[in-house]
Amino acid sequence: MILIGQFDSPFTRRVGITLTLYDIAFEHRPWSIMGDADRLAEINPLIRVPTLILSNGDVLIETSSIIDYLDSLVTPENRLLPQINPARYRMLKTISVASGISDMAVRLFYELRLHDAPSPSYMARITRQAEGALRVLEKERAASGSKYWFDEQFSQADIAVTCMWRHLSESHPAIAVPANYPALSAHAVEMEAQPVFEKISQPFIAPA
Ligand SMILES: N[C@@H](CCC(=O)N[C@@H](CS)C(=O)NCC(=O)O)C(=O)O
Repeated sequence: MILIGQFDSPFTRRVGITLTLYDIAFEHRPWSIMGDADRLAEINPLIRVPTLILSNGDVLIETSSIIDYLDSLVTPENRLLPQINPARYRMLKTISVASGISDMAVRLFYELRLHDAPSPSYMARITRQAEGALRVLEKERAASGSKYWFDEQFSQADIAVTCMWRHLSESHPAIAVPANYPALSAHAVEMEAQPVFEKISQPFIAPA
């Protein structure tokens, strides 16, 4: 398998961490979505990462679809997402909130970087969306007394929230203020200390 994308992307990092925890060997191609756009377009016309090339040549895109496929390669007990509802849809909701914040962070970055004159109203809307979602995660985490986001079991929610927080902290430090989200940020710091988060990581580099 070949994973395309840099680990400063919260999405690519989620896939890299999942592959590593599932003990699935992969080649990593840390292509830039800007600098490597032409060769990326030949594989993924959306010019986005993560992009996963399977050994039979099939190409998977979209983090959730990629993780769904990776889950099919491991036994149900080893999967990082519960199989049964409501536990499954509750965790997927948390993951969607975290991924949504990462979407906002990426959009905000492009607005600031790629528009000659960034739109204040658009940026205000994105910031409002991100901050509202961060408050939801903070409330969820503050109400939980468990070691991991969901109970005592490390899960895909821990990966998604931690990858989101690291990327947001480095790309938009004015939004990811730890004092505003103490339970959420403390959880992310705790997760980042785990070897897999240290191994599959890269400081944020502005796409160029
Ligand atoms: N929904 C996508 C989002 C992926 C995404 O936004 N990736 C960013 C990098 S962090 C990207 O490829 N951006 C390029 C672009 O959208 O033009 C997923 O979950 O895979």
